[in-house]
Amino acid sequence: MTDPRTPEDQTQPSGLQTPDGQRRILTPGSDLNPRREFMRSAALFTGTVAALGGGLEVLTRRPGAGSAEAQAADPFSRADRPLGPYDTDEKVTPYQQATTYNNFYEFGTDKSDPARLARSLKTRPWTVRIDGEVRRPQTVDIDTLQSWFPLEDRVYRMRCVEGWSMVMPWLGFPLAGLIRRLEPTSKAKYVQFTALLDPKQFPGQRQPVLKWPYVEGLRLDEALHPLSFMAVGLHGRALPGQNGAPLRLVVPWKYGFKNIKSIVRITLTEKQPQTTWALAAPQEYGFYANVNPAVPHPRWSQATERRIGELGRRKTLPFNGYADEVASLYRGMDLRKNF
Ligand SMILES: Nc1nc2c(c(=O)[nH]1)N[C@H]1C(S)=C(S)[C@@H](COP(=O)(O)O)O[C@H]1N2
Ligand SMILES: [Mo]
Repeated sequence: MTDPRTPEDQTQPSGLQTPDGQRRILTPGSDLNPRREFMRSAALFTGTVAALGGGLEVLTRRPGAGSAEAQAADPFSRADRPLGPYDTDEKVTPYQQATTYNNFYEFGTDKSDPARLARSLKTRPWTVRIDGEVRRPQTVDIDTLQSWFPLEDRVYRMRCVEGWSMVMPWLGFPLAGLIRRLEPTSKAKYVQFTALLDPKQFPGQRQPVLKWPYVEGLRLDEALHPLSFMAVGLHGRALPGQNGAPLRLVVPWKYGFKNIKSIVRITLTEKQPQTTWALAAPQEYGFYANVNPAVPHPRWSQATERRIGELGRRKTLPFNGYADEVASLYRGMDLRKNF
């Protein structure tokens, strides 16, 4: 297949890659601080849930999804099913590219590291600790957690802060359903997510490239928005390790780094939680990280993006094209300050 990197990516000097896609040259002695339709029929859901829960790679296929051959080549396509209100009808990024061009610094800072090294990620058994401002703190097995909700498909744009984008067909469930089930206390104002800390499995965690474990967060109203999604699958299959198995966050109106992978803990908090990239470079990455073509990154414009698999660049849309759905969450806020 063709090299998915842009010419600009390829001409970057070598060095540590930040989530902004620029490579920084580290000098000796530097402190390394770089630094569609909604739900399917109940019957289909059952099949999907069972398949995922059993750890099978290929999930139940949808009816009317085209020839078996086409499916084998790329099991998820636009024509697969009627689109739901939150789905984009843009061309889906092929599985091959979505699973070989990744940011997952626990595996390393090159786009090709995660696909190469994620094979060893052990995603069963896997538990998720739920704590903080909730009525019932608990540790729940991933298969149990998954069984609480019917799986839904969502075809979302994803825009990395580095200036590239993809269209991802996720499988999962809305975050709002999970949060409601946990019964937040009246003090809960934010949700913090923590990724797995395990330097044995994550070679990248043996380097202080970032402060480990990777953490992210949302305001509670953002987390309750119907677009906010917990993904457990991609392209009709269980989520591959490199894309954040077994559980990752998807908030499509924000830059990609908010979409924390391989989550082991969800904590409801009263105060705004720390987030990994804002800790690493607070002048460059904020807590909100809403996609905003009008606010450049300190080192490059955010006005355009390269859609992986396409030539040239396209315009970046406010809130990544989800302004109608989410702009009201930020009414009255200065989005230049709250970047
Ligand atoms: N735990 C963890 N989650 C992470 C990252 C990471 O390094 N570690 N990188 C983020 C960044 S910068 C992006 S763009 C997306 C990439 O998701 P994808 O590989 O599924 O496209 O994951 C995000 N989630
Ligand atoms: Mo990113």
